[in-house]
Amino acid sequence: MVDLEQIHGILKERLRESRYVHSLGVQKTAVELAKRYHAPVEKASIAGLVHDCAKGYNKAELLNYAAQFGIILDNVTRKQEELLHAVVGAELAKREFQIEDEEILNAIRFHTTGRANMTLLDKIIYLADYIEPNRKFQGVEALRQQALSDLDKATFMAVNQTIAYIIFQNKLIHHDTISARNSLLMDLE
Ligand code: DGI
Ligand code: FE
Ligand code: FE
Ligand code: FE
Repeated sequence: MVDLEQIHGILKERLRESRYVHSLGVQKTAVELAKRYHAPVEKASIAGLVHDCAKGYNKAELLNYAAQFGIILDNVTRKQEELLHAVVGAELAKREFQIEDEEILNAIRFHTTGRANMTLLDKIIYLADYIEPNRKFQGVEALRQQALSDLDKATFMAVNQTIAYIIFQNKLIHHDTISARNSLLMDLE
């Protein structure tokens, strides 16, 4: 793997300032959550830092990368560029940063939608992305509190709020987003 300092440098150059700062926030929050919930701290740190590595590309560029990498896109992901950066990002992490760990790559790949049966690391990255210190939206403080006491409940709440937001925007809901919600809810009951 490319060393972490070098990855920092590449991301700092490639991402907008605010996106880079967000990435550092996710890294920090993911490490805190990993310590609290006994997840692999180093993996959380790497996945947190790298998760938005493809966020600087526009839709055409993301579609180009996807084609070049041989990624098969479903028709929802093809239409919604906010979903594309996650799948392309996982592949970039692998090819450019030489991250081979599938747990890390999957946490990046599913950081936007979630998925059925999310791993501990998946949940940590999904949630850290939502509650890192630079995030400011209605209800974020309640989620930060929930994240300190119940990771599963907090992840469910974050997915729920995301779905409500997608509906409000009249956008397509990806099937992995629905699977994430159903799976988390079934495990809570
Ligand atoms: O990249 P970030 O802004 O840090 O956050 P993200 O990757 O978690 O989410 C990017 C956006 O994608 C966010 O506005 C929520 C949205 N999103 C999550 N799931 C879905 C979705 N958008 C659509 N259309 N469909 C989904 O299933
Ligand atoms: Fe993202
Ligand atoms: Fe997210
Ligand atoms: Fe993010």
